[in-house]
Amino acid sequence: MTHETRPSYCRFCFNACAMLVDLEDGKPVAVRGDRSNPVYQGYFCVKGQQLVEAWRHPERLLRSQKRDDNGRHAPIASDAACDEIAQKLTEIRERYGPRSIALYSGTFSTANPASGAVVTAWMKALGSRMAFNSNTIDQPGKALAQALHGMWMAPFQDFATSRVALLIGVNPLVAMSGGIPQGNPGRFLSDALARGMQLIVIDPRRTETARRATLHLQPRPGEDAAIVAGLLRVILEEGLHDADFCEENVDGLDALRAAVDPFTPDVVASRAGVPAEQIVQAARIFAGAGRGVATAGTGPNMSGNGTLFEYLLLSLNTVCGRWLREGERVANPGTVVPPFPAIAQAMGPWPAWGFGEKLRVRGFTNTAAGMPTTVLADEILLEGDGRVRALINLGGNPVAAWPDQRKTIAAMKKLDLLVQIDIKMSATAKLADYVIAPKHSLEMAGITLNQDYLALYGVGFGYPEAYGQYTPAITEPPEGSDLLEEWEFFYELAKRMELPLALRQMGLVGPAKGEPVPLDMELKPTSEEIFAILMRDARISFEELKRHPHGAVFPDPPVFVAPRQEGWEGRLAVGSGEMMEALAKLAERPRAASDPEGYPLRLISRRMMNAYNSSARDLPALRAKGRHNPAFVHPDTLASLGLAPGDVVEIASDHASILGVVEADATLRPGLVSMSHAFGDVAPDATYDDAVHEVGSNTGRLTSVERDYDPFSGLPRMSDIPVRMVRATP
Ligand SMILES: Nc1nc2c(c(=O)[nH]1)N[C@H]1C(S)=C(S)[C@@H](COP(=O)(O)OP(=O)(O)OC[C@H]3O[C@@H](n4cnc5c(=O)[nH]c(N)nc54)[C@H](O)[C@@H]3O)O[C@H]1N2
Ligand SMILES: Nc1nc2c(c(=O)[nH]1)N[C@H]1C(S)=C(S)[C@@H](COP(=O)(O)OP(=O)(O)OC[C@H]3O[C@@H](n4cnc5c(=O)[nH]c(N)nc54)[C@H](O)[C@@H]3O)O[C@H]1N2
Ligand code: SF4
Ligand SMILES: [Mo]
Repeated sequence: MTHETRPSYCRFCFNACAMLVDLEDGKPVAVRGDRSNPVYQGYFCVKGQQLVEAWRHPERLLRSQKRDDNGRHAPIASDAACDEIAQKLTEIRERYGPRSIALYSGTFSTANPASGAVVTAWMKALGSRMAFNSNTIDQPGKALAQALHGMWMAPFQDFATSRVALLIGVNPLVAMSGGIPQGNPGRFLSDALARGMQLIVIDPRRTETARRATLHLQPRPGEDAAIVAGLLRVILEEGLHDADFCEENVDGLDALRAAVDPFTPDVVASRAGVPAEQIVQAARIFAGAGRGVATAGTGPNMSGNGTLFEYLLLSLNTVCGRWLREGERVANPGTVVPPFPAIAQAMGPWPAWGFGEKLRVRGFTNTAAGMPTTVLADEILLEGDGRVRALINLGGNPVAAWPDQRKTIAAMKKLDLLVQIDIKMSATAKLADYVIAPKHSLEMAGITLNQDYLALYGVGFGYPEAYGQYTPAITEPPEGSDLLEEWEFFYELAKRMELPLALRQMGLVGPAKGEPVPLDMELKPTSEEIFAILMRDARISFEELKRHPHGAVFPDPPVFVAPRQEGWEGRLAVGSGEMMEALAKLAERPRAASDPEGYPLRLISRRMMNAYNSSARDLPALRAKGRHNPAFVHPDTLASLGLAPGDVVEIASDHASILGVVEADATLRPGLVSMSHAFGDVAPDATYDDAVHEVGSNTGRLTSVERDYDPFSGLPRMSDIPVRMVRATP
């Protein structure tokens, strides 16, 4: 038997932890964090530790599947699947036009960086602009806010030099999500607190991150836009903002000042249910610290007003001048992407919506965040010209993750063709005409390209330094399997449909660089050849990256922020007309005032360490902790409802109801139910059976996509959902 250990990185989540893989006879048997790695320093979570189990999971699909007329799936050779799917897509395209073919990319579409580039080229060659992704059911307000506000052409102040961090509804110690840099957030936070950084957390739950905060505000959910307006009001009134920076670079300060005026500490305190002094204190700490940024996560983004909230948050960072200035060193200028031309000047706003494909539903168009996924089910269901008839899901799970599960299921069933690229028979795969079995990450090469792009996602995201890693495929696919890399599937379709593919590279700033590179459509390229195309203008060459198989920091040559260009006139906008109008509306009444009566509790979203959206919980070590998503409730709330931990309850919104298993959690604000999403499979409407313990409950079912949505992004309330709860009767 041969033994060896090879370096690689984990692609289970976006954190991309550097790891060491032990192999016996070429087969992975164990993985662990790489202690010698400069950024991760050995960090490795419980999901990553199950990577080998995921690779050899008994339910992993080793062959693609085709569904027969009775709804049963049976293996099909990948070649035959590609032939049949290409044929069907060609027919649909000829008959109904390219718009009738849509794509949805979910969280696992980013695990292999070749996927995004090839699928984008494929959609372009096909002539369909109906490409949707999970960003628009995540935090679309971030991209819309950036468009309305404009962009500072140098990064935000880096975490390592920050004296404060303000985290709103984000929990990086569990989600590896933002607010603390990517890599080893626990370690980075400890280091920062040790050097005196102050941490302010605003979250209705005393999260793992909030426990370490200098100041924790535990508000009602859904009032975050009002809270940030309140912080801005204190800061502007007390003159704590960066007046010089605003004078030189910012438009709309007077409009903002007027619009936040109604949000006095007392008003915000009564709306959000926190002491007024805490609002004042948080504002003074944040502004007074002089250095450090405010970052938000999914919680406030999913609680309505996500776009307005993110706009105000960006404005808070801007009026406090939290952007790098001339001469400062850029800690992370990017590694696998083209060099970042940091300049101390502003790029003014750009269109946030109203361009590209016009949707037939609720007046939406393409947006700066992408095509709004919340309308896709209706685009499938609504009869008429342009109806979506074919959908390909790349590494996403609509049935589990989209809001309004019943509508989603109806839409999936109505499609002429549903293709699911999935590692297992997920909730959506069960309804698919074809399920394409992909290679596992351990069987594929990779580069940390999407991790580099994360720095652009929002303030407080990305690596702390210019870090990058390349990994070759670590092992061969299991014997007897018939698997494709996700991009190969689209390449194979393109060949059969005679669609020429050309790859574009995205810069960290501005549009794609250079001319698209045509792919050889006769001789299939390797993943490495695709990476080489994607990295051709990168700051660090692909060859250089490969010389560091354990991953490395690439600080040289250092990048410093250049002075403003002569005659440059761009300015950031903190007084956007649409946003000030939305804020005026918000001032008229507290959030809860427009909620339906008879639903006294609020269900909020949260992530758990042992689940990754709809993935991970079927892995042995994680499964042992239970396969369902508990409904966490404060013990006092439980008592007042006459419930005990372990009880099965019915949780009803005014749209639908689900079952849940309650658990006591004293870290929650009373009156809330905190539950993870993307559980619940394709379970029928609430019935009392074992399914609730086996597959959990789908919180997406509680939300309608047709009302009470963010008017700019289309995102309905996926957190802060009004519900009531009673013991379920068997
Ligand atoms: N109520 C509520 N709803 C939410 C959220 C919330 O907080 N609350 N969060 C939202 C957010 S932030 C997001 S990003 C979306 C997530 O939305 P999606 O991305 O659509 O959902 P996932 O469950 O992450 O889907 C991942 C799919 O990839 C499959 N998969 C796993 N491993 C692999 C692999 O190696 N290769 C391939 N090809 N596939 C693989 C999984 O089996 C699964 O089917 O959900 C959103 N929905
Ligand atoms: N272990 C694990 N890690 C993950 C994922 C996972 O499923 N599991 N999912 C990945 C994905 S797709 C994403 S997008 C990121 C998301 O990363 P995060 O946004 O950090 O996700 P959460 O951990 O759910 O944190 C959201 C927080 O918002 C709080 N919250 C809920 N409603 C409100 C509100 O109205 N106002 C305020 N202020 N707070 C509120 C919740 O209590 C919770 O603590 O995580 C990624 N990482
Ligand atoms: S945090 Fe966990 S799941 Fe994510 S990359 Fe690291 S080890 Fe993998
Ligand atoms: Mo997400």
